[in-house]
Amino acid sequence: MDANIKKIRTACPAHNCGGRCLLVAHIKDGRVIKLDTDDRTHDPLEAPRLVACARGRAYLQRQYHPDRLLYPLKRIGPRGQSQFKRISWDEALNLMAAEINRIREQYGSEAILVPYGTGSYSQINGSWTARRVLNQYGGSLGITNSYSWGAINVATPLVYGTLQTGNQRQDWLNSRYILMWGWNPAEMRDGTNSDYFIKLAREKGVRIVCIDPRMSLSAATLADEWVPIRPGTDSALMTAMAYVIVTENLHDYPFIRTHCSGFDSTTMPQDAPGAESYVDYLMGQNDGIPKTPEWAEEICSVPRETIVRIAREYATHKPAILYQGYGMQRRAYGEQVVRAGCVLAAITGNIGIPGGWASGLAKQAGDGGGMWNTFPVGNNPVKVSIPVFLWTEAVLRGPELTTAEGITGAERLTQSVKMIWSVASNILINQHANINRSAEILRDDKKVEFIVVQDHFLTPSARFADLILPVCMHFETWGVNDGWKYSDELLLLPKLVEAPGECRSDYEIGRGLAAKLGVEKEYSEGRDEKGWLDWLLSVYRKHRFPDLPSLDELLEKNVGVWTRPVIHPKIAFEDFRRDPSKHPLSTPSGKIEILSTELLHKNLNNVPAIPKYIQEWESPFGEEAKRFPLQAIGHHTYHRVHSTHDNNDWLEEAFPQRVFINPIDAHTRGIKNGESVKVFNDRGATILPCRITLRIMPGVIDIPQGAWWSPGKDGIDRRGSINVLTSEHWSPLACATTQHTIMVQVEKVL
Ligand SMILES: Nc1nc2c(c(=O)[nH]1)N[C@H]1C(S)=C(S)[C@@H](COP(=O)(O)OP(=O)(O)OC[C@H]3O[C@@H](n4cnc5c(=O)[nH]c(N)nc54)[C@H](O)[C@@H]3O)O[C@H]1N2
Ligand SMILES: Nc1nc2c(c(=O)[nH]1)N[C@H]1C(S)=C(S)[C@@H](COP(=O)(O)OP(=O)(O)OC[C@H]3O[C@@H](n4cnc5c(=O)[nH]c(N)nc54)[C@H](O)[C@@H]3O)O[C@H]1N2
Ligand SMILES: [Mo]
Repeated sequence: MDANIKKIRTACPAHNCGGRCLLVAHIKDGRVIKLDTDDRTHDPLEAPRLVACARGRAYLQRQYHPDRLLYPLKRIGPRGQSQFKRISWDEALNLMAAEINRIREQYGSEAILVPYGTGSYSQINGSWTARRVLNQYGGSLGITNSYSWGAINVATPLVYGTLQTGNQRQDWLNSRYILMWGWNPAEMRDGTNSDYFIKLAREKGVRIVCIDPRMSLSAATLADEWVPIRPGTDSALMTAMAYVIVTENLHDYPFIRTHCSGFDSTTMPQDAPGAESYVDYLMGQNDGIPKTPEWAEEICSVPRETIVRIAREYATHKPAILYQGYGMQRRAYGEQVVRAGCVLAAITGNIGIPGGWASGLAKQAGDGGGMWNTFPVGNNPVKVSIPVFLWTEAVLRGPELTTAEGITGAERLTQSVKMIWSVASNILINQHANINRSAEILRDDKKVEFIVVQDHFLTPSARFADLILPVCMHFETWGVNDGWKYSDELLLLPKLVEAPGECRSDYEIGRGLAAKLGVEKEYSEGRDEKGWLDWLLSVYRKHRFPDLPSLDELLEKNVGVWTRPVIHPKIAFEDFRRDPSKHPLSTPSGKIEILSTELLHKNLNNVPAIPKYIQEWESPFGEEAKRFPLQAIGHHTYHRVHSTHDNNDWLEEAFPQRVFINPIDAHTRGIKNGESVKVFNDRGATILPCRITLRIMPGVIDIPQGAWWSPGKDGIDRRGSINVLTSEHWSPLACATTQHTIMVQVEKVL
């Protein structure tokens, strides 16, 4: 054992991975030379270890990557052509301050946008720092909602009046049946250990069924059965299951009568005269189409016998969980599938009981779990906000956007976006829909006049910057993270090593800019990163974890993580279940709204008051299928956190970027396994090798999302970046991303 090696417990850098795991850094001569993971020896149910996956363990390949940005860079060629020259920090911050002043004077603060960017949840870093500077200097255009949970954030409260619809995960062991619906926790992290809790449940004999167009890692390793489903048709399957449950009298009618609104004629709300009830819809009262398993089989391609069996299983194996993943709500009518899932939970009475599950977003009951942003960004003097996904619209035609496009805080925008300061984000190009369109918009420096990108690498978005600012990585500064969706712990990220080149932390960059703008004191309040960490812990101590020790004590003990054990898992809606009149929900009726009176009165196109199946705008059943017959989905891969880690060679070796295609679709196109294929539609094209596999259903292909856009001279992407194919079309109610709804064609590359 080398006495010069120091071992410090830290956390996996807090990118927007659904996991938050423990790492042990081995440090020698100012360099991290090795990363282990959680070295504790027990997995108590109330606080299991936080074992990192391949991404955490391969982190040094990213940290010490030869392509790291080391100096501020200024654009010297046309936008988007990657021609830059090195400048000093002083020049960079002067330029930025001058542009902020110019834009503010010419167009107002509303014309400045810090876009969605989830690269850092390390709280003292990331886009909060930019927001804090700007909020002290006139503000910037606000953003609402997220790319992650766009439809589910809006649909869940329509049914339940809250996002906290989930029990703490230890309770999954009390269930008897788990439907993993479009949910893949073995690969996409949805809280460290979600897959572990599912494994424990299965060991106890819980039956687990996974519904997904792909035989995902979860379907393969956690489930007893995989049910392939045609993408975008889940609400048809859910509706037919409800039909079976109701016609076979398997529903929990006493619960429905006392706790739900809008199920049938006896449970209709008073202010909805003549409205269609859920049972009316199931029976085809108005449209003449009973929503039978035969009806659904045609749409979702799940055999009718399977539909009947799963409906019976779910309704009779009580208590049961229907867990909704988020991929299927990142689609055309994502709002419907979320609500249809909630309705199944409600009519089977699986609400407010141990082992049950209300569906919807399912933030954990009690305190909502993690993802607190305790770093104070301050108040934004600009009150108007856009839905995050509509930023290209705000660039192209700001003043045309009104409340109809999800504008909040005012009736409409008064300005288009003229400056973008992108921190910890690859949204500008890579992660937003329709890359070729975004690239064309950004190339024009009369539209957005000044773009700053603050990152570790020359990402596809950074290539469109006028100014690039090089940032240190998480092990090179101080940070803290508090779990993702689920959390009963805090993980500390102490500064381990110095940053290379002239990299600075996001916090320091904000501070430097604040000094140029004359608001340094207000920004820093005299604190450095470590000082802020201490301050943030006091916020957690006050609002969440009263027993949290001091920063010094945590560091001295080198624990890495502090945990509040979950001994009695909280159950969402327990009080409401017991006494709905004393503990009403905060929906208009105080009940579970199978029929939403709010939607009924809004009367919007394609947003029915009860959840329905609606054919997507790009669908195998539409005209477009003649030219583009395959549905394409892009799952969240083990390889990356979105686009982060795309350039990590170890992870590429383990999980090479491939398009997954069924043998039937490959055969009819004369494609052999491993060959390069072109995937295309009217928006763009990408060429990448294929993997022919039975693990994806016929008619569907999968290109794991997040690969860096790498166009050749012909404009065709060569890396498998799915967003060259996706559409900027947004969902009707939440104005959310629908990036999973796309039709494509695949052909052999000759
Ligand atoms: N490894 C890894 N983990 C991550 C992330 C990451 O980038 N990498 N990102 C994190 C973030 S920010 C988020 S928001 C979450 C995202 O979590 P999700 O949105 O749940 O992840 P996806 O992989 O998009 O979708 C989950 C599953 O849904 C399936 N699916 C797609 N369309 C449909 C459909 O129409 N019907 C059904 N039934 N299934 C469908 C996909 O095949 C996939 O297996 O993941 C988090 N965890
Ligand atoms: N087609 C398709 N597109 C999708 C999705 C999908 O399912 N399909 N998923 C969507 C979802 S759910 C999400 S959340 C978004 C995510 O989209 P983004 O929020 O853009 O996430 P990343 O692609 O990981 O980009 C984060 C960037 O931050 C940088 N970074 C990391 N740490 C730091 C730091 O401390 N400071 C700074 N300044 N930079 C840092 C990384 O190098 C990386 O370039 O993508 C969305 N896009
Ligand atoms: Mo996300």
